[in-house]
This record gives sequence, C-alpha cells and structure tokens, in this order.
Amino acid sequence: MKKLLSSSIIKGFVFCVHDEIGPQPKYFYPDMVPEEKRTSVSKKKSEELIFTFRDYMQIAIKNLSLLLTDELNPNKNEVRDFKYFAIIPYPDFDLTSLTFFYYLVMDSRIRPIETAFSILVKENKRNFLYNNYKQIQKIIEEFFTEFNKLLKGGFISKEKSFLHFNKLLNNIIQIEKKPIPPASTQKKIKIILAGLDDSGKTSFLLAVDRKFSKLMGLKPTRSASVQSIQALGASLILWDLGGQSSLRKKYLAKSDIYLYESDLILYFIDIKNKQRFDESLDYLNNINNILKNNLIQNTPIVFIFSKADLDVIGSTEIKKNIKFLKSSIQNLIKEKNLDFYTTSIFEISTILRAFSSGISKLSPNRDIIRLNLKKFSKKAGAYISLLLSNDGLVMGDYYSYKAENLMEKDKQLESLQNIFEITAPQFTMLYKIFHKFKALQKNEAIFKLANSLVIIKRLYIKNNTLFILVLIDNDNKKEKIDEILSNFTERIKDLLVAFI
Ligand SMILES: Nc1nc2c(ncn2[C@@H]2O[C@H](COP(=O)(O)OP(=O)(O)OP(=O)(O)O)[C@@H](O)[C@H]2O)c(=O)[nH]1
Ligand SMILES: [Mg+2]
Repeated sequence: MKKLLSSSIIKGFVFCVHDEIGPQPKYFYPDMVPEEKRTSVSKKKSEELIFTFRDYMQIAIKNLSLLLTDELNPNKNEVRDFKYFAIIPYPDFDLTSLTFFYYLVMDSRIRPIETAFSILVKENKRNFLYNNYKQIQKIIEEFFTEFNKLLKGGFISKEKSFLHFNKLLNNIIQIEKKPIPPASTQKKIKIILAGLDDSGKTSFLLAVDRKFSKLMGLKPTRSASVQSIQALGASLILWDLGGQSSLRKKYLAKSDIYLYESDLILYFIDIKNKQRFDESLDYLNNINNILKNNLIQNTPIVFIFSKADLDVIGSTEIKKNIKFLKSSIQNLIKEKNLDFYTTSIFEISTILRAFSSGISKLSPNRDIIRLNLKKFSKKAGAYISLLLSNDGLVMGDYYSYKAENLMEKDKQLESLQNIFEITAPQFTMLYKIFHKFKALQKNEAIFKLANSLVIIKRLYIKNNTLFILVLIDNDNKKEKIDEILSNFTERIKDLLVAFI
C-alpha cells in the first residue's frame, strides 16, 4: 500500500462506521501515529499523512454527521437505495476527500450501520476529484457491492481488508495515468445552449447575466457565442449556439468542437411555436445521437420551454403543447427523471431557477446538501426551505409536500408554496435593499404572507454570503430555527464553499 500511494495523488483512505459507541474510523491508511510523534514531525512539509487516532476520529465524526440518520428511521428500501457521494474539504488537515455514504447491513446487527468511505487527497489536488468523480464513483460503488458481502458475517481483520482496499486504490490510481487537463485552480464548466433560432437562448443568457437593458433589438446569434460567468465557485463557460438552420448543420458536423466535453446542455423550445415542434425534436434527436454514439458522452440535458409568459401559461393550448413535448422528448431520450422547466424573460426567477437547477446537477455535493436541508426543515417544521447563493441561484431546496399526494384541503398550501418559490429571489432582493440602506441591522428579515411567515437569514460562510429562506406557519417555530440553524450551517459549510 505504501508503495502504491507514495507516487499517487491519493494519500490515504478511511472507512468509518457509526457503531454502538458512535462514529469510528474502522479501517484506514496510513497507520496512526502516537500523539507525540505527530507534533514533532508535523512542522516538516511531509508528503505523507501523519495522522493520529484522534485525527481519523475527527474525520469520522465530520463525515458521519452529514448523515445524521437518527430521525429518518430508514426502511429496507431506503437502506438499499441510500448511496450518496460528496467532496468534503477538511481545512484543519489541508485535505479533501471524495466520500461514499451508505448503510452497511450485517447479519449480527438489527440496525443497519451508517458508513462513510473516504479517499483523501491534498487540498491543492482536489481538482483531481472534481474532474474524475463520476469515474471514481463507479469504481467505488462496484467495489462495495462485493466488499459488503464479505462484511455481512462480521468485520474482517485489518490485514484482510487491506488486500481489498489495495485493489480498489489501484483501480482508482489508473485514472491518474490518463493525461490531465491543464492545471487550474478553478473548475471550468462547459454549458451549451441549443435549440432552434428564435427559441430564446440569448434572451435567457442575458437574463441570467442581469443585462436586461440589452434585450431591446436582439439580433439572431450569427454563430457560437462564448462567454463566461463566475458563479458558485466555478467558471461557467456558456456556449450560445445560434440556431439558424445552416448553423445547426455546422455544429452537428463539427460536434467534436461544439459538443465535445460539454458538462450540461440547456435545450430550448419556444412553447408557443407549435409549427416548429417537429423540427426542434429532430434537432434534439440529432444532438442526442451524437452525444451517445459518436462522443460517448453522458451530458445531462435540461429542457427549457421558453416564452411561457404569465398571460399564456394557463391556456389550454399551451398546456397541450407542454404535454405533447414532454412525452415526445421522453420517447426520444428514454431516461428517467428528465428535467423540464417553463421560463419567461418577464419572470427572471423562472430563468434563474431553471439555470441553477441545471448547474446544481453538476455538483457532487448536491444530494448530501439536500439531505441535510431536509433534516433541518423537518426539525424546524418548515413547509419549504430554499438555500440561495448571493446571486439568487438555488443551491438546495426542500418541499414538505409531494404535489401528487395532496388532499383537496392542502391545495391552498400548495398554491402558497408555489408563490413562495417564485417570489423567493425577490424577498432576498428586498432584504438586500433594506440592509444596504441600514434599515435592517440584523442578519434576518421576516415577512408575513397570509397566515404564514417567510424567514430570511443571511449566512456568512468563509467570505461568501448565502441566504436561507424558510416558510413556516406560525411564530413559535422561529425559535426552533434560531436554535438549529448554526448547527446546520456548521455541518455543511465546507460543502457549500466548493459547490461545483
Ligand atoms: N414573450 C417572450 N418573448 C421572448 C422570451 N424569450 C425570448 N423572447 C423573444 O424571442 C425572440 C428571440 O429570442 P432570442 O433570445 O434572440 O432567440 P435565440 O434562441 O437566441 O435565437 P438565435 O440566436 O437565432 O438562435 C426575441 O424577440 C425575444 O425578445 C420570453 O420568455 N417571452
Ligand atoms: Mg441567439
């Protein structure tokens, strides 16, 4: 193991379990050193990890606290499907991990055991994890399907476990051998905006960029226009592929330039223009085939039904159009959980919502942030909670209801929740304005909405400003929120800073 890791980016691993006595490091490498030794050598710039038991323990506690399963009481299916990954920084150790969370089911235990397995890299090498996490995830998941069978009868010896972990690490290290993209400290994300001409791509981008003044007299995009914005701790490179017919042919023919290594595609369809639906579906089909067959890329596609302005969105015709498009797209793409958004440039929040949901798909930490927001919201008794970045992008959301399960009496609640979702960024804006003009001293504001309250809290996380918005039905719950909020932010703060 020593030889394997000495030349690798990966510096160690730790397999933590939540045992009867609490979180524990169970198997780990390198071996721990006594406390005295660490303090004597830690000054030296060592390439190797010098970890005491207490250090490993600290990592185990941090990892497993992100699961906090005490209240969730998982049933059998949940246990089986519970598989989360996250990229977690440990600033105290100058390390970052890719961590796999799951439940370990053992014959001798009644309760499934919360488990977290981390591979550790130096903080300055964390891009290795971001650039390769999908591949590494696959290797780790495959490994644990086998490894868990071994543990079913009880924990195996450390020596025996090392033989297995050695193989796992060896497989991951193979990834290091492929050429590395030029080193940069910031993650670059390539996002493509595609769709027919006149489908609203450039307008969408402008709205994202808050450049509303440019909207007047918009000209068709002549070819690919590339620009970049900074958001959520990454550079987002936005490729706006002008949609005229001749251009479309060019992108498809030169897909190795235009579609290659794209992280996300936003596909636009003008919801009002029924005559061109077939043409648009045809273009989508071509793009999808190239991604799957020629480029062998699994780039997620988010569908934007544009021009869904307030005055038309409720009409029978538009509803019919949406239904038709959803089922046609489903037939073409054949994947579960496709993302559809209706947007209008006259409702900037619909655009920000679609955009942020799209990029949050790229965050390895999205699921674990959501899980923690859910825990927080349940404890607080909230209807909805939203976690927003300073520029209004949704980094996490929680809804206490599922639309399809709603009883008639809950309909009112549902419509209130819908309003909340649409207005959340405006509340944040109001908060900012009040704060700027010193009309607000505190880091919070409360708005009354019918019988409910909207609570906005500003969070400072390492020089970043974030907002959490919570919708509750009575005053009493506010105290609870105050009580549990700092614990919640403490737990997820490192995950939020490096969101993508
Ligand atoms: N009513 C309404 N009009 C919109 C909306 N979004 C875009 N438009 C209008 O639709 C027209 C085309 O928008 P663009 O953003 O230029 O479309 P595009 O997809 O970039 O077009 P190409 O560059 O030719 O591919 C413009 O006149 C916009 O003002 C919307 O949400 N509602
Ligand atoms: Mg355009």
